[in-house]
Amino acid sequence: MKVENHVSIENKAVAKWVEEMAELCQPDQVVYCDGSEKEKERLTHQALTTGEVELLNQEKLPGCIYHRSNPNDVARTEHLTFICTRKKDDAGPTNNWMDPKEAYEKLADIFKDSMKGRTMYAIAFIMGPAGSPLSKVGIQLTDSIYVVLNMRIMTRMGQVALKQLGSSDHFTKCLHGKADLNIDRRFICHFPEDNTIWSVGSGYGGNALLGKKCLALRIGSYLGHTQGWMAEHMLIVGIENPQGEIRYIAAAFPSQCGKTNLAMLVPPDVLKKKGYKVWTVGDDIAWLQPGPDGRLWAVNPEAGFFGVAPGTSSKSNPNALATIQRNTIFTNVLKKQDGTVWWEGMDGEPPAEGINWKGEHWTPASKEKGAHPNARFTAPISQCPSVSSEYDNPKGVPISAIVFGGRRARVAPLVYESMNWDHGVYVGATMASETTAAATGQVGVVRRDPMAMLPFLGYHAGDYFQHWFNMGSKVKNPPKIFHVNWFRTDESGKYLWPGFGENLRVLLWILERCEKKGKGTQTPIGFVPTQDALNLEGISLTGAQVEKLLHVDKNEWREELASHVEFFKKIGECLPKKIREIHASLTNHFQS
Ligand code: O2Y
Ligand code: MN
Repeated sequence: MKVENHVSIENKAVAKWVEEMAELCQPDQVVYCDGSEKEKERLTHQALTTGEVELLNQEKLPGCIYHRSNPNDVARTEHLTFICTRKKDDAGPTNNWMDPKEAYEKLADIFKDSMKGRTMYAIAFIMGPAGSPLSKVGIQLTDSIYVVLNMRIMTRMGQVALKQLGSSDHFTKCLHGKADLNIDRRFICHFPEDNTIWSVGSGYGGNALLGKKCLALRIGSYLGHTQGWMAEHMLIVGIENPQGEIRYIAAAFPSQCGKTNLAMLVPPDVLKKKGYKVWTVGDDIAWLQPGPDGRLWAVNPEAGFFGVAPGTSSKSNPNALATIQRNTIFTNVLKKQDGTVWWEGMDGEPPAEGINWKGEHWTPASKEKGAHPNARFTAPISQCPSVSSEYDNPKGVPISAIVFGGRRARVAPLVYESMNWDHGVYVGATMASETTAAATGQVGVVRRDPMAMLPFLGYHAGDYFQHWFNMGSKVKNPPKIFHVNWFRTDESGKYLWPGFGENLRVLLWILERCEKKGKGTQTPIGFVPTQDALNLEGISLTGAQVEKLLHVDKNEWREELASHVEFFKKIGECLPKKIREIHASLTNHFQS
């Protein structure tokens, strides 16, 4: 077996592990990646030759390439994702569990000889800013150039990561192989006790870019629990006021709630003119740790966006559109005749024809969509017009507020502030969203997704809630915790709140509350803005509409609280006592 070193491998633990995995997978050669521009060009050229990627129009989209994945491999596969802890109970009731010995054996059978005739790429990568005490190093082995090119955008990869690792053996061992892309032989297994991830049979997204959901959330949440920090499914934004002061918010939303759009929010004209600005630190994941100043500090472990393309337009997210004009990998979108790209929900008329995500000729009359609903762009965060100057700061940014959100037609007001940290944890633990047709085909079914972490927890959900409570006691000045709902509707089903850039008005109230300035009315679920507390300058909302947006309906909340109990039953005995106490107290508030 040939080994090509584009970097010098002095770390014995890395070299030994790579050798062992190569022995198992039997690639023709092992190539250690250095993360350089030259390497990117060489790999892109190779992938163009095999058809793994296609070149897009280099005049209109310089540095951009296109990838079509296997039609059976277009999204994360939660039912094939496992937490493999020695004790089943440690994975908890919300995860699929497999015994580690069984999992290693099962996957080794699939990995065995699976890279014959292929190259195994060894990618050293950092999740988090280089040199940050919060960052973690991983080594991913993969037989997919597409994965290498994505990891190059999504992480700090190559020489920089090996330098950070030095001679340490503290790295996450990430083995990835496409094998035969057979869904019956597809497994994404996490071994938190071994700091190891094995993923086989998929070449797509969250299943294959192992730094993202697998390391930064599942393994990360486990490490955070044992080491006293938090790995959360949260965007991070900085809000600058006209005085030039910037305050940071971390926010968790289930899918279909406009999380990426909020991370790159463009202020409405009236607020822009006053001098408000929004800065993007991260769009998906936050690692949070108590700082020496008694505040909670956050870094974005990622270096790029792996965003959903359909629905991205100059109305929903102009900053994302600007970000993806160069050096971007487009996956499963529609390729136009002129070598540019299109997806449903983009501005303007659909193209007259193109090649759809399955590689078939497409016209607007086609039954199939042009782009897969989960089609993606992978782009460097550094290209985002709203990128924060702090995104690469090893210290991270101090968090003033944590925001949980969901899509609810009724029940949840536009915004409310929890009564204290512990109540905020309860709000996050019970957050929920109503399904949309795009996500499930069923509309309006309420799904609980605690802290938007349900598919990403590396350990027991009950222990995770307790960890949140414990972190509150460890941080002297913890962020205030809020809940938002952009999706409340009137009797005719029309959205009451205009959303998009206007959401900044809600974030401003949140930050005012953090500075003990914003006006709030106490309700049984926490504080909602007084009728006149939100800055509504330049939008036409009647007093009655504002009242509806902020209303806390007793009967709806009694039902809501009763349904929390159903969810608690699923968590079982490990549910912290504090959750039950807060539930009892809230229920009590609604007795009268
Ligand atoms: O479908 C996938 O493989 C990717 S899922 C994803 C990608 C980027 C950000 N968030 C998510 C998610 O599912 O939360
Ligand atoms: Mn996500």
